[in-house]
Amino acid sequence: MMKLYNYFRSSASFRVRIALNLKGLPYEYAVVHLTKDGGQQFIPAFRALNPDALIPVLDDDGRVLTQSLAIIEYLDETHPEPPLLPRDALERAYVRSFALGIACEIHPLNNLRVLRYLVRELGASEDAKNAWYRHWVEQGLAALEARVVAEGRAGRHVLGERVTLADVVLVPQIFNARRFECRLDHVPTLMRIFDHCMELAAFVEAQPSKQPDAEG
Ligand SMILES: N[C@@H](CCC(=O)N[C@@H](CS)C(=O)NCC(=O)O)C(=O)O
Repeated sequence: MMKLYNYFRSSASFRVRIALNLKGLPYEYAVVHLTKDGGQQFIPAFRALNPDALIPVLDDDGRVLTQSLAIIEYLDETHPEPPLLPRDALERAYVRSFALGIACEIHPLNNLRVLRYLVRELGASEDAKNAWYRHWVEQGLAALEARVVAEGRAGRHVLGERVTLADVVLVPQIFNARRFECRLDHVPTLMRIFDHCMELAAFVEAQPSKQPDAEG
């Protein structure tokens, strides 16, 4: 069975949990608590799996994979049904572009280690840290909303009526945005897609509160 090193609140892990659920793949849930013991991602045994000290990590029968989007594409290629990327090259590029708009442009700026650096090394206050967080989420999501509206390709999902990688990456980012009380009224199309995704079992079961390590 596959083993997923992850943490209930980690949105990059949440992406992989959704993909595993969509594919109907059972997995062992290995907790890497990001704050306990000074951060279990820094324990040497975990660093041996991922020198970048980031989750998720997927162990597929001894083959170790890192980076959530690479993991999801690997799952999609090894377990093609249901597909998470469209067959058409242009549509595939669109879906990847949307996903990368979150995974490259929003998420890394607000990762735990970046927020910690702002506070501990640069002396940012709690308010300044939260302002930074909200700025990049609100601006990044606004750009994605504008793109989705301009493209006119959204249905109940980012691309029409099918779940794709774009939805898989969107939903965890909205969870993070809510947790940090970001504005979301300026992205109604994305929120409509989010609400629809959260009617689907694969998304519901992958959410932080449903995980074995969930804390209140
Ligand atoms: N681009 C990476 C991001 C991974 C990542 O940032 N993971 C976070 C949790 S969502 C983490 O492990 N943070 C630990 C830290 O910042 O120390 C991916 O998509 O897998």
